[in-house]
Amino acid sequence: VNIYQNILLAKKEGKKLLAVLIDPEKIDLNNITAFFEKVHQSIATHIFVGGSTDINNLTENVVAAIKKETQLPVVLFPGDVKQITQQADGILFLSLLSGRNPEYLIEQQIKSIPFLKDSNLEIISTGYILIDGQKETATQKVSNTKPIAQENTELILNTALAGEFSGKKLIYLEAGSGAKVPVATNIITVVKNNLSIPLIVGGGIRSKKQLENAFNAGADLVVIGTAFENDEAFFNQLKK
Ligand code: 1GP
Repeated sequence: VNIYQNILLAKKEGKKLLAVLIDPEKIDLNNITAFFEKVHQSIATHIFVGGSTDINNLTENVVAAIKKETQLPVVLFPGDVKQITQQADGILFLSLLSGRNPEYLIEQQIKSIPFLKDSNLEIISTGYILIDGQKETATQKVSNTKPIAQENTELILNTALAGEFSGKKLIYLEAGSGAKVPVATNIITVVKNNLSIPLIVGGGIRSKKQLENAFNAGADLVVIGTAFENDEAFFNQLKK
């Protein structure tokens, strides 16, 4: 599978994509088969795996377990270099463009090269933009960066375009996991209308309505983690 080509194709055809975000520190591996039965009955198209931290190095085992359960593409969404495993299909090679911390702009990326240069993982260059979700999220704490205020649409747009012009293949607008407020639809629309590459939106999306709003505003792919962690019945509302 070429993950990026499939995202481009979906964007061209106007098919919306949904990634289920699995945090290795939170998933219960004893329940993984039942969890994936629900995933497969839903409109989910991708599995993202990652978290701000993975103190106990669980990612490798969790990804191996996920690969046994699903044919959906499994994409790493790593908080740091320790969360890279060859068991996945691809990796979002993130650069935190909203922040001014060199560790997450380029340093972690350099540290990852020994794990990526001979790997079969599909590497997808992604501009990652943290937007204020009205809650201090783990991404903010761990990255030691400030999110961009939702009111600052121009800065959000210019950051996204700086990402595209510097060669990123995806832009990810992130309100932070568990955000109180997701990225506003007007922000999604402005960025979408000016961007040529696919747009990912995530953080704080907890209802079918919010998911539809993000899609209608222009998100090509939406990421949901917390809502599925809190209540697997949410998958039933998102049946194919
Ligand atoms: C976080 O965008 C993802 O990185 C998903 O956020 O956990 O709030 O769904 P939630």
